[in-house]
Amino acid sequence: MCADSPTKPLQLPSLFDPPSVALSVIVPAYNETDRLTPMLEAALEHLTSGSTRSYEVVIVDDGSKDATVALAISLAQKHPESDIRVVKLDHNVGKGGAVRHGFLHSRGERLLMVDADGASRFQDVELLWKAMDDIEKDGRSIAVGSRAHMVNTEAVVKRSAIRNFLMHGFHLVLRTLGVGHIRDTQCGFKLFSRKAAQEVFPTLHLKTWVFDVELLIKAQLLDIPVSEVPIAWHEVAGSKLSIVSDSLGMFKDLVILRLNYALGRWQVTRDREKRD
Ligand SMILES: Nc1nc2c(ncn2[C@@H]2O[C@H](COP(=O)(O)OP(=O)(O)O)[C@@H](O)[C@H]2O)c(=O)[nH]1
Ligand SMILES: *[C@@H]1O[C@H](CO)[C@@H](O)[C@H](O)[C@H]1NC(C)=O
Repeated sequence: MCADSPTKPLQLPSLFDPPSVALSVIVPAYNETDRLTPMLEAALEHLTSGSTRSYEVVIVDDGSKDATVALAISLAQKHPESDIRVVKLDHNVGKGGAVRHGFLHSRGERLLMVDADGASRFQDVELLWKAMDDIEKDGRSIAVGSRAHMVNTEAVVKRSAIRNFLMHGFHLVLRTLGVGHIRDTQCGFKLFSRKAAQEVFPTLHLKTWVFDVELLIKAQLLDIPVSEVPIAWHEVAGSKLSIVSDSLGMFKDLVILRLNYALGRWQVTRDREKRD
């Protein structure tokens, strides 16, 4: 859907088309009526006045039960100067599925995923951009935002002990998966070159929170250069993660991930078969 005719669906572009804007900003959104507006306003502020590159914003509604879609469309109408698109998934598929859908149908030379909660500072996209310039090879690169530098700061210490304990447990498992060198896999702020996105997103299996880990494992196996970049970040109320049940789910997904790659059932190839 787009702003001039919100009821008329647009044809979805493909990640395998040539790029037509410099940056795609992909925002997965599930029940985000409270947090989306400030996040989007801050992003647009930077995109319109802090940078001159062309861009699009793709809000992927993940089957929200609240008025997220209506809000996203009204924000698009409020900003006709910006190319804001709203994609509505009929059912809730999970963050990984929503992000993947957005990436498969975006037009940017580079593609940024960013959470709807506004926890990261949008201008920091420039830090990721610069880091990618430094490592890019044959058009392939990924820069991931990282909160690892904040581990001993107030923002993190204030989080509950159980959350921090689980974070350490999670990291231990990541080491066995071969991505222990990435200190913060879960940060919702990651930038991909189009070529890197073409290689890692179509064959992404996990639709849940652990999709970030799968992306990084793929990048590692495909020798895509990855840079981890410290970014500003602050906890925003309203997280919909349930510590106990989501942690169990994450652990289960990590095991699934580990086994499927170990058994060769999931493989990283550069094939383009599995497209939406
Ligand atoms: N909780 C949740 N978030 C989803 C889902 N699909 C997409 N998202 C988005 O994923 C992002 C991160 O979610 P959030 O609850 O803020 O998790 P946290 O910030 O990591 O604690 C937000 O932009 C959500 O709107 C889903 O099924 N559940
Ligand atoms: C999403 O919103 C619906 C309706 O308000 C609610 O029933 C559901 O629990 C919410 N889901 C989450 C994860 O917050």
